[in-house]
Amino acid sequence: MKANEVIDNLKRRFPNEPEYIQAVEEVLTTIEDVYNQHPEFEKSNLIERLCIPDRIFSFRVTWQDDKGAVHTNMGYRVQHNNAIGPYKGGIRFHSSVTPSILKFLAFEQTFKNSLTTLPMGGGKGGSDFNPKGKSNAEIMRFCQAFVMELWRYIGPETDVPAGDIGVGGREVSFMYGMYKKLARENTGTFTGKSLEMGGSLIRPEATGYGNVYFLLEMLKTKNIDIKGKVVAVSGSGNVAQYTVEKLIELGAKVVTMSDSNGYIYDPDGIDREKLDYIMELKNLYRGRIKEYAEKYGCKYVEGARPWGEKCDIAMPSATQNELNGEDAKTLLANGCIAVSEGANMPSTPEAINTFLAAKILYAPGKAANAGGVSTSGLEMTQNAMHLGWSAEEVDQKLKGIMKSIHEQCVKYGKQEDGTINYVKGANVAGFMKVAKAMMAQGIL
Ligand code: NDP
Ligand code: 2IT
Repeated sequence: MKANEVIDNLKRRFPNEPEYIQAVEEVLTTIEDVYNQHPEFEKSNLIERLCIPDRIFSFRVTWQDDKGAVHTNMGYRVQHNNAIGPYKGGIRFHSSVTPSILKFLAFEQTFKNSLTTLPMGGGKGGSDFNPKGKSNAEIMRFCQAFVMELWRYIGPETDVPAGDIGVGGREVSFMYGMYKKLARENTGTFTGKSLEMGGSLIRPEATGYGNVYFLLEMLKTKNIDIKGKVVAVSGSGNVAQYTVEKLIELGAKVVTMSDSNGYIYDPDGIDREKLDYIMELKNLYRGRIKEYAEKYGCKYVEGARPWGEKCDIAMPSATQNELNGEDAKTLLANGCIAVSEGANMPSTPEAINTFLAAKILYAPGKAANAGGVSTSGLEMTQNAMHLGWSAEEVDQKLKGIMKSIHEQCVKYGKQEDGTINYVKGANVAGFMKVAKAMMAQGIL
């Protein structure tokens, strides 16, 4: 396999899908050597079968707003690969959603889920529906209309959706409610449900907490203490909030958070009380992060991302391609020693290469943010067993999984000079398990 030839071919076949191509390129260039040590892979054209999703469903979603006006949106589900388990991955509601975005996310998810140690294949879905400014009733009607189309393609052993940008516990619960009505079963086909419907404790916290647990493992390799470290976080949604919660608990100083309009810089650090304010602002009112700056009298920068602020650690937790090559250089110049990605593909290829060349601790999202889907896997297990574990039990299991993902990265990513290339480690480890399962199941 020549990675550049495969990529050129995919570019020709999918010319309008830059995010998908970007995600594939990052993985193929790092697994090329290992792939070519296995002639049986090439003989069965495993690479194309792994890069191109098994299937994609797309459908129109029709819904009515509170004034009675009728709207349409597009809905999608990408079922990427089920070699190691049922398709599994979130649903995103954001106006920027396209097949390219969902294909990149489903591709990444396949490797991420492989790393979790649990039996989950990769998938992703979503809609270009914009949930901002919508009433609770409008959100409910949209979720119900979306599931009226989606329900035929999913199931507890087939494909198990969850949340992502614009989709949290409320939306998952609305979707699962409608799903139960149509499918006439109660087996937990969605994860991230409200607790009373069969959701898991710690699932809301899991992605953010998991990212901090992964960061701790990375810091441990260099005997660095998290206490007192200055951290720049981007985003202020689910992942960012619980990343900051865990960082505060461990004594780090978080100085930035952001939303799609801009970022705040609080040199005194965001403490528990200030985080409670952000949670209320974002989760109850869908307010703007700017209001934080007004309340606490700190700096707010409109239309910018926080990477120009001095920090020891950066944790991008908003969206794809939110940290570019210039940002990466600025972070390094300001003394940044670690980057751990809460978001999926937040760093551009230029940024990734800059971090790798500098040999700082850099964890790609598919390793660092895998705590969310891992805990979804634990939710599936609890549903299948018809019981619920305590928060402590789930948290312990999450810690164990993040540790194991770190070990896999070290195993496959250790360089001759002793440093760890977490990009290579995560990609090769994630790839090998899926590849072996694909070989075992025959040509499909
Ligand atoms: P939320 O919807 O809860 O929060 C998203 C945050 O990112 C908000 O602050 C939002 O700002 C901001 N944001 C979204 N899109 C953009 C954009 N185009 N430009 C700038 N800011 C943006 O989503 P999550 O916290 O769940 O997801 C954040 C990231 O983490 C995503 O990349 C997601 O794929 C990834 N992830 C999520 C997991 C989960 O379990 N939820 C698991 C693993 C990864 P605003 O408030 O203005 O919309
Ligand atoms: O990107 C992700 O891993 C998620 N949005 C969570 C997926 C899941 O199935 O919990």
